Amino acid sequence: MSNPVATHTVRAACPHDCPDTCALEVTVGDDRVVKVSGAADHPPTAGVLCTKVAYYPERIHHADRLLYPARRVGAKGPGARFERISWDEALATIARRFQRIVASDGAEAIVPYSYAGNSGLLGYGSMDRRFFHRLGASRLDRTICASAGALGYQATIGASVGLDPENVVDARLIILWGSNSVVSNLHFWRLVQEAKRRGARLIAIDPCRTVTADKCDQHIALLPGTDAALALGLMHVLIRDGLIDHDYIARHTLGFAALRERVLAYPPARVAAICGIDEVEVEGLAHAYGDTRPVAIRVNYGINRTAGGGMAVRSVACLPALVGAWRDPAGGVLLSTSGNYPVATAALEQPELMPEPMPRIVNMSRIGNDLLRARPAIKALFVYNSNPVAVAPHSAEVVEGFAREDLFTVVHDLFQTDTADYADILLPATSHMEQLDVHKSYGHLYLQVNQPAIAPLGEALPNTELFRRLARQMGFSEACFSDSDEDLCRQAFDWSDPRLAGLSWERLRADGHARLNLPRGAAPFAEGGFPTPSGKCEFHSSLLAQAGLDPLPNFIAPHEWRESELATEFPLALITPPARNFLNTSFANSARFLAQERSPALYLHPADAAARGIVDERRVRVFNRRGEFHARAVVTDRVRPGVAMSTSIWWRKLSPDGRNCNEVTSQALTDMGGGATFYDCLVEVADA
Ligand SMILES: Nc1nc2c(c(=O)[nH]1)N[C@H]1C(S)=C(S)[C@@H](COP(=O)(O)OP(=O)(O)OC[C@H]3O[C@@H](n4cnc5c(=O)[nH]c(N)nc54)[C@H](O)[C@@H]3O)O[C@H]1N2
Ligand SMILES: Nc1nc2c(c(=O)[nH]1)N[C@H]1C(S)=C(S)[C@@H](COP(=O)(O)OP(=O)(O)OC[C@H]3O[C@@H](n4cnc5c(=O)[nH]c(N)nc54)[C@H](O)[C@@H]3O)O[C@H]1N2
Ligand code: SF4
Ligand SMILES: [Mo]
Repeated sequence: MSNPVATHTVRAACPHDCPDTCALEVTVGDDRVVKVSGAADHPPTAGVLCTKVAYYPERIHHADRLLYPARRVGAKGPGARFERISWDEALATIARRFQRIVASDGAEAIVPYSYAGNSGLLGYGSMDRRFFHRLGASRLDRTICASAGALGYQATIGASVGLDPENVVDARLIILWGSNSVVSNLHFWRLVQEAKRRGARLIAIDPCRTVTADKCDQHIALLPGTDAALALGLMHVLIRDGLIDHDYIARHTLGFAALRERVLAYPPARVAAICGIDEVEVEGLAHAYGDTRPVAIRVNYGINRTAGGGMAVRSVACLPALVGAWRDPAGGVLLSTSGNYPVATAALEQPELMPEPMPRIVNMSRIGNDLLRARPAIKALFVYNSNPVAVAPHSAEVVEGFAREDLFTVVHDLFQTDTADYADILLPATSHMEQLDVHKSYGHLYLQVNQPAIAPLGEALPNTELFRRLARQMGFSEACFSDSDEDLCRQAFDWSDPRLAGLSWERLRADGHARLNLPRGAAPFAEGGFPTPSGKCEFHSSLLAQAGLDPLPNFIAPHEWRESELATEFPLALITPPARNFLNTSFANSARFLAQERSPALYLHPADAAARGIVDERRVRVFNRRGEFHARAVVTDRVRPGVAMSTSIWWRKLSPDGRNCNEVTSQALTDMGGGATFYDCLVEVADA
């Protein structure tokens, strides 16, 4: 009989790009992660994890984890082979190439490419930013997910703040607007269910009858990219029928007269035609919204991925002020809670290390185009926390760009992703279970510490240590490159901010997590005080006016609109939202989760399928002028007519045809924030 292995428990935080930012309890035995569970004493997590992270030991100790630095020995691309090298050699090679590029082309020819594969404040952006600033590399505009919505919201409300999610249990009506909460915001859904038990009515606004919409009392299946029109139509009816809060409007909003004028152009009949829904749905929703208190809107990034994504979020964000919903603690709107945290971004990133004039900005959502056409040309790319070959739009250009023989590419990841196949130097990253970090959240109001649970596997390094060593190799001697991870955690927040009253790094480290010092059960804008320039909810936005944009909410049709000429050739609007068992491309290399998701699927309405002779389970090609990918047809009325849906994001090399849905998505940008327009994509579908 063998002795049972002694175990202990470590407190961690889920590092994935997910609003829930769960508190984890990691059971360790024999320096292996044996179990991961949700912390019971962290209110948002409440002891529950999503399936993906409940099986986390499989990811941490996966046989495919990268353990050593390596150099590519064969051709770039799928099937690429690598041979092990030492860290010394890897760092020396990178530094030599970077120095050569700086001398011949200037430092701007080097571009960092990262997103939120690790969402910890250290892992997301700290030592890496210092390194690239000091180098004088191009700056990266991180637009691939939320920049349009964030700006639209900021123009209206002032910052990423609003309804405290914990208050939503007391709402009488909750609108889930472009939010598949059961899949991508599970812990918010738990609160919604509690509200439902207490008698709340739930309405989903989504082109698809998702698992979330299934559980709502009503589902409005509008066409993708038409949310601003719907919101303007609701405002039209609310104002026309006197369902508005005149006192709140007079005291706490800006530009009501201009708004009233604007929404006259959006009567329910026109709005219904734009959105592809029934006039009574517009009237009914407006009356439900105007007649119910408290009324909450959970709007999510699903509505910010089309041409007018910024305006869509902005239009929705105008609604609560119009009816005075902010008067109630359980009323208002929630997009992201991230603006509540006093993060000391400048201390973490040290922008003063940048040369003057400041280096150019490269938009990550157009990396394919930029690798092929940016001038001065991009000569080196350093990828970490992201898998652009699979996740960036318009794969044909992305792949052609990454395949350039004269491009020097470094990739730092836990796995050999589609992007890693194009690396010249491939570096092993630790998982968060092997490193220290500190976290904010964009779906709740708690700070958390992530303690390392086990030693780094193989020779893997955290992002911080990688860039610390690379800085030394480059001869960067500034003191900030010697800061330890613990120093960085201490620098990450402005501890003197009243929202952190009573907290310090030491206290947080000891307790594991803490709620921001914001009053519980409060209505943040009951008495106005919006963090906008005017202090009011801005129906008329001075920020947008200054930027030369329409200062009032408006409907901007998708770039690829069904009433355009393009639609005669490609009549279906394709959306590609997240799969339940993947997190972007993370987990999409796990046998367990691949088995759950089976194979890339294309959901089509029976009428659209019949018109093309497509039957259930048949292999189809989904195509437009940019490219095509193959999928298994799922014929179902879960998608509305005119819309096709394919869950994402599959690894290309693990898909039957070696491609994924980003073959067809476009690099066109949103109205605000230079955001990606993944859900603004016309296609045609045929048997493969
Ligand atoms: N399981 C899982 N969870 C995740 C992720 C994941 O990949 N898997 N990804 C994480 C990340 S990075 C993010 S940004 C969030 C994303 O999660 P959300 O912010 O919720 O956004 P999406 O999932 O893109 O879209 C949500 C819903 O909007 C619908 N939708 C699409 N287009 C439109 C539209 O034009 N109007 C309206 N009203 N609805 C529309 C989609 O059908 C989908 O059901 O989730 C995070 N959580
Ligand atoms: N068609 C379509 N495309 C989309 C979307 C969509 O809805 N449809 N969603 C978009 C959205 S919202 C987003 S946010 C992006 C997400 O796109 P990405 O940010 O690329 O997200 P992931 O695919 O999860 O890739 C993150 C990578 O970082 C690695 N990683 C994790 N932790 C660390 C670490 O500590 N260090 C290093 N060096 N690496 C680490 C992971 O192993 C993984 O390979 O995709 C976008 N692309
Ligand atoms: S992915 Fe989201 S729901 Fe799952 S454990 Fe992480 S934070 Fe929680
Ligand atoms: Mo995202």
